[in-house]
Amino acid sequence: MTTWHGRNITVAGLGVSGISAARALAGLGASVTVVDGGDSETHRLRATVLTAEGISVRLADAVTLPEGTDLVVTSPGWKPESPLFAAAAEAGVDVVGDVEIAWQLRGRDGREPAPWLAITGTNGKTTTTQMLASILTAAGKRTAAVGNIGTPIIDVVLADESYDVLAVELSSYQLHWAPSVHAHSAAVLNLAPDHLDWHGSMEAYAADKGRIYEGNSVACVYNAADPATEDLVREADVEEGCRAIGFTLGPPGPSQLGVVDGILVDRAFVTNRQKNAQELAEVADINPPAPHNIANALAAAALARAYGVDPAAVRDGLRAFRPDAHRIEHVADVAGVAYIDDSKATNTHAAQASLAAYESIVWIAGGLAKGAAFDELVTGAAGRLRAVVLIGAERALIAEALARHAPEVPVVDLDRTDTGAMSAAVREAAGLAKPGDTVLMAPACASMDMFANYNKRGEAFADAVRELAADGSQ
Ligand code: UMA
Repeated sequence: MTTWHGRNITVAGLGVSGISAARALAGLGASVTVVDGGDSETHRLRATVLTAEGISVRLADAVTLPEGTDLVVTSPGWKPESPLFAAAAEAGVDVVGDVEIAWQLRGRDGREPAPWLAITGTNGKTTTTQMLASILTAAGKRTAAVGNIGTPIIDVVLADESYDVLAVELSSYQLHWAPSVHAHSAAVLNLAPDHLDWHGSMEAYAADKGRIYEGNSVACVYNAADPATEDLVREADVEEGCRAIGFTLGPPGPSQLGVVDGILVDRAFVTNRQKNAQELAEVADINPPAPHNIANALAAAALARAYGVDPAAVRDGLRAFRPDAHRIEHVADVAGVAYIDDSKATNTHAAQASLAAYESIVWIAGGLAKGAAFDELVTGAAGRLRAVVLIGAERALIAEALARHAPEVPVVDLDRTDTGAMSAAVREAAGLAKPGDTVLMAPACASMDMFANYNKRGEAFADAVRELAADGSQ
């Protein structure tokens, strides 16, 4: 077992995961210094709290490696080419993430470690992780939804409470820094370009996502409609006997879960899968029953079945699940026009799913593009766009794609990145929409140029829609 006592550990990042890692390692007797490039009021407040707990904090310098460091534990957001890591490499010091530390801390207290059912993918991973946790709870298991979803996994691994099994959402960043994690079973939901500015290339991004299958013991769950996910299973080095399990929106083949006449069907975890199939739930049990969400439910069901959950608990867990706000959320109908908040669509792949769900759309888009191209998205949606309203820092990239592939679609370029721009965008959209249309805020971009996060962006949209409705009723 790794000894932490007396080690000099530098934690990179004074955010959610950095604070968790620093406290855990200091609690195990390590001498911990947290470093962060920021120096905001929030950073200083956090530094005061940690310093009082005996943890050193250095703000406004994300570059210099503290003297004597023998391990760097990084937060996921730090790019691999960060100067701090170059300094660590120069000094022969390893860099790992908080998820790796969580894995190494399992079973320290002599308890049987809870297996990890892990989920990644470009889109749908938070929803799928929540669905899985809901199913496991319905099966009577002590579980928690952890990782990228917001609860640092170290906190749960070291908690006094015991867990039977964990539903773990892992981002590509976290996987990059977690070389020895071996899940019980894992799913890659889909693979589309995202975070390319962090990973450097699509190949590097896919390789980091594929890490989730390494060393799986029971099942590698892939999306039959996305062959890149199946390729990752093929490339993975797994334990003897681990199975590849597909999910599909169509009728399932052997070793797959799929859909037949509105019923979710398992042909993987049944005896004699050549002939038999097990009914799990109805499509109507899924909330909402949109195609991308049925795929999420099938992936969650596959992981739960791999863990041995019975069919009734899959159905009960799916029925009990309620989706997060800002994910294709219907805000209101105003003057015969539906207003939909899909602020969670922070990349083109997610925006494509919601643009595909409506017939005649006034699309509000724009923000931080994270290195993405918009040609494919615009080409696919062009026939359904009544008009487009653009906001945010990198809106020109979308404007250019529209000019290339949908020149006939009217575009309003708001040339604004202030928070109030959302209200102006909603008013512009209302002016362009006809009864029966949908005003869809699915920005295909991150929100941080204008808002603290996508929740705030969604709330600004919903507030603007409510203002519009109030004006209309006066
Ligand atoms: N910082 C630097 N230098 C850098 C980068 C960051 O000093 O080069 C500092 C910032 O000033 C800040 C801290 O590092 O103080 C933030 O670290 P972080 O960005 O890794 O964020 P955390 O607060 O630790 O949150 C992370 C995840 N964030 C990211 O991956 C960007 C959270 O996922 C996750 O919930 C949390 O750990 C717990 O595991 C969020 C996310 O946006 C939701 N994830 C991305 C996504 O889902 O698309 C991957």
